[in-house]
Amino acid sequence: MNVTIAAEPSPLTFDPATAALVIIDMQRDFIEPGGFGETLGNDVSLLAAAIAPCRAILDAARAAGLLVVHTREGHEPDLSDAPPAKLDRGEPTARIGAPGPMGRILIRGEPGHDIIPALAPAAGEIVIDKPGKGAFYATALGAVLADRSIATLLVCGVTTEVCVHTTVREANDRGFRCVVIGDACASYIPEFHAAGLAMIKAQGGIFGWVSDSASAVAALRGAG
Ligand code: C5J
Repeated sequence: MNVTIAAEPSPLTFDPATAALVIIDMQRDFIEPGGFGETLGNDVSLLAAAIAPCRAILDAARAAGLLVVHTREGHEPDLSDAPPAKLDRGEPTARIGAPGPMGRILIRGEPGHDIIPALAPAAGEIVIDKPGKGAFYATALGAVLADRSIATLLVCGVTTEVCVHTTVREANDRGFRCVVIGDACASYIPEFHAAGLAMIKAQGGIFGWVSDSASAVAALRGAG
C-alpha cells in the first residue's frame, strides 16, 4: 500500500516495500569528542540534535518493515583504500589513521568507527563500509538496493553537506527518489546544513525532497 510523506517541494507518494532508510555515518568518530570530527576543529556537540530524530525514524522504519541500511565512513588499517589526497590534510598527528582517544582515527575495527549505541544496527540490517563520502562509491550499496528493487530512499545522518549530500547526489543520478529528513541530519556548520537542505529541494527538487522526522514517522505509521 502506498504512503504519502509531507515534503518539499511537494508531497511524495511511495511504496514502503520498495523504500529503504539509509542512515549515514552516525559514528562515534563524528559525533563524540576525540574523534575525526573534533580533530578537524569542529564542535561535535552540534551533531547531537540529529540523534533522537534518527532514532524515531529508525524505530518507525523497523516497525514498517523497511529495508534499513547503515553506513560507516572509514578505512582499512593499512590505509590502502585511502587516497593520499584524502590522507594528507590537517595536522599530521590528527589525520586519518593517527592514534586518538577512540583508537586510530576513522579506521575500521577501532571504537571510533562504530555507530553510536543509540542507533546501533539490529541483527540483519545492512551495514555499508565506505571509503568515500558517497555511499555508492566503492561499495555494494547499488547492488544491495537493486536486489531488493528499491526505488525510494529516506536519508538521514551526518554531515548534511558532506556525506549525506554526496550520497543523495549519487543516488539521484542512479534514479532513486531521495527524501532527506532534515532534522535527522546535522552539520558542524549550521549554515551549511541549511544551505545543503535548500539545495536538495530547490529548482523543483533538483536532487530530491526534504521532509522532517515527524512527517516520516507519520507516513511510515500508515505502512505498519
Ligand atoms: C565528513 C561525513 N564530514 N560523514 N564525513 O567528513 O560527512
